[in-house]
Amino acid sequence: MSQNNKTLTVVLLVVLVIGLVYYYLYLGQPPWFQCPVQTPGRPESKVIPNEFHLVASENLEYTQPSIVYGRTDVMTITPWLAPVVWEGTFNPDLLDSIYKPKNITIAATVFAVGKYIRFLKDFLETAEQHFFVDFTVHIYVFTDRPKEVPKVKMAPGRKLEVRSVPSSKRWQEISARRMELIQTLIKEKLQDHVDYIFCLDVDSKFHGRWGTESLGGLVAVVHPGYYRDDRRRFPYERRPQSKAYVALGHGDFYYCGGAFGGLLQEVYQLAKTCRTNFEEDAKNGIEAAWQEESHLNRYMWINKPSKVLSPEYLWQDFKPRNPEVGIIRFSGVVKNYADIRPNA
Ligand code: UD2
Repeated sequence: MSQNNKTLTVVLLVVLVIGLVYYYLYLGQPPWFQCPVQTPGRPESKVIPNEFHLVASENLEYTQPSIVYGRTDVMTITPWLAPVVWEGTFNPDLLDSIYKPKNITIAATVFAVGKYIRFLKDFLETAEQHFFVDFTVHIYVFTDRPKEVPKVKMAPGRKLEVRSVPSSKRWQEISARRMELIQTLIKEKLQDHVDYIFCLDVDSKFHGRWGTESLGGLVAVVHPGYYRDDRRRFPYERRPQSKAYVALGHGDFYYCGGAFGGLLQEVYQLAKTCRTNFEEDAKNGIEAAWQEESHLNRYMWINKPSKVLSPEYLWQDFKPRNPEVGIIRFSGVVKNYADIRPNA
């Protein structure tokens, strides 16, 4: 190699090293150095940076919000400053116009095992009318009777996927195994293309809008049966040996096992924790009072939901509507447990 070539090589090497040092110090690591940043056990979602950035159109006209008037008959914000969603607390058009350009995809899971398949048609048909209408929605039906899944016409952008699960002789097991299956679904299938997920009971129907107002990091629904009660009367798991234990005098609200959701990675964390705790209980020969609902309540007590949905989002058909419930959006049908459950 000539002297000139040697000098040129040395100069090029020096320039390369200076370039790398500059990139590293001032611009962060060069792209080929970067490992995907991922919290262990938490799938990434493309929506995180967007979540709190709410951009509205300058052309949208809507009623002026008031800072001094609003609903005073109910709590609309929790002590940890999460909104509580009731009719009259949000503007649906404004919210839809904020979320529409984000191009989000919402997944919903529903289990229809054994005779519960009979509830699926109404669930799916009413979801078409009220659940995130005009948004991209993927519904995942878990069933042991795939051939009996009804054909329901779905609007463009909405689709249904059936996933086979084994039957079970115990309803407690069906109910409880949902967490494990939700965790696996998120990990194996949804991470790359779904932003939010809601997990819903099948023996229910939609009667009113359930849409963008329900979106949040971790979303819980207040149970319609206990929301006026003192927390000592909530049916939390009270045995300290259980991982779902909540002591008397603790807890915020009693939340439904029949409806919860949020950002994909938040629900993943919830499902994983509830599943692990449920399995640990099983190893110790204990089953929480209300299976996964008990574990969910323990989880939500420690990991506060960032949005709380009022009992409008899961009422029960047998209950007369209370005056503070402006609209029933989703409600459990009246059912004869002896007739539909595999065990008493
Ligand atoms: C409550 C909860 C439910 C769950 C359960 C405790 C509400 C409104 N409901 O409802 O979510 O926490 O207590 O275990 O909060 N399933 C089947 N096949 C079966 C049995 C159950 O598919 O044979 C599925 C189905 O999706 C059903 C869900 O599990 O909607 C919950 O079971 P449930 O409706 O019998 O429980 P329930 O009414 O006691």
